[in-house]
Amino acid sequence: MDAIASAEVLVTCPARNFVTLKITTVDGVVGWGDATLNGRELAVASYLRDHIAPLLIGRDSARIEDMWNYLFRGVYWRKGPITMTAIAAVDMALWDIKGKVAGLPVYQLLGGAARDGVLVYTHASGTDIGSLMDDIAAVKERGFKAIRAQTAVPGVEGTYGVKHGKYYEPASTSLPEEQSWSTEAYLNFAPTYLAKVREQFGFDFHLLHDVHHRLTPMEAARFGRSVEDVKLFWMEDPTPADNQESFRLIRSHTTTPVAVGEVLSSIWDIQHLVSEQLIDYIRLSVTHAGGITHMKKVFSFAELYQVRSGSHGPSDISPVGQAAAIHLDMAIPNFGIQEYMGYPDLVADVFHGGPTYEDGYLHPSEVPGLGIDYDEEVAAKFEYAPKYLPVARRLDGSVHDW
Ligand code: CS2
Ligand code: MG
Repeated sequence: MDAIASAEVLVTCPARNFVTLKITTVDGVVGWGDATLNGRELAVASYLRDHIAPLLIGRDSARIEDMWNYLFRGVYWRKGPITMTAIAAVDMALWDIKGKVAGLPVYQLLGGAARDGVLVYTHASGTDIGSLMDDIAAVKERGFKAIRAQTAVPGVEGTYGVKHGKYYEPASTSLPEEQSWSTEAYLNFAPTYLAKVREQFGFDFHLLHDVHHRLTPMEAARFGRSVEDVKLFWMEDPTPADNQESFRLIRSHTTTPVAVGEVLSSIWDIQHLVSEQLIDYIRLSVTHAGGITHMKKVFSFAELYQVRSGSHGPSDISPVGQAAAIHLDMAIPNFGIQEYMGYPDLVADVFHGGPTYEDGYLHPSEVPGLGIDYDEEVAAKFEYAPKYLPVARRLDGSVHDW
């Protein structure tokens, strides 16, 4: 047996914060795991460093399923994003190690390639309709076959998803920025600009839109119906999914496909959404939902109900977590699409390797394991800086879901 010799938690901030777990075995094999939870990074770092790392030493690095159960069932306090992100980091690092020991990229260990490449969508946005159109044209130029479109709603300074510069980075201030929100203005405006996108660019690419939990079920039903002619690939997170049952109402009013899951972290959080076919795409991420081991189960469960994957892949999941997602995407039969935002340039100084992009698709690295190397020396130069996600307030000053 190749036992775990050490487990270190590394925090770096090359333009944005990333938490990475480094597991080293007695034989000297190193595995990397992503433990980044945007705006709550140090909570996961502490959970790993203070509560999990001491338990790992001396355990068999090859027993991934056993380790998952030991960390999930063995702590009494289960689930939740902090716990599931910490478990995910251990899980990814152990898959990385298993791949390196076997001399195979992780997707081969998961059953091999079920497709030739991973279809990705990226983001286009604008501060107004004109700049959205320019951004879509630029994104199409780069070969993307699927594009998420978001535009600032006039008079709503806190519209989700509008880039300032090359990437959209909502967690940028050292205390949460408070932004205003008007559901009425959004509902009046969003369907009109999505229709204009189709008018200008036609239907030969997938068009996605993220509602980002901002609507009630009935508002979401109305929105879904009002964009049916636009033929969205999906409307994402139309309403918060705390009450899974509420999606039945949306479903009964519109044929616009629904994607949910980026803030959820376990198979039980999506059990009814999937088994009652209330959604079409499941968007949990490997990084926030227990790693490859748990996500493989989530996708197999979803397969029974013709629900496909659409994994969350923003720049606040590290390249290690992204690589893990791409290996899984390659191997599952019910893959749908993968989010791919890209990273600020500095990130490549710390994380080397990973999937390659070509003509709308990502291809996993063929290097054994997950295929990412973490440069500890460079990473140490970028110190953690508190960065919070914004808070939304309605025009009357009350707090709204961001
Ligand atoms: C998102 C994210 O990628 C997405 O679809 O909704 O931008 C999300 O807001 C961030 O990951 C929050 O950390
Ligand atoms: Mg989203």
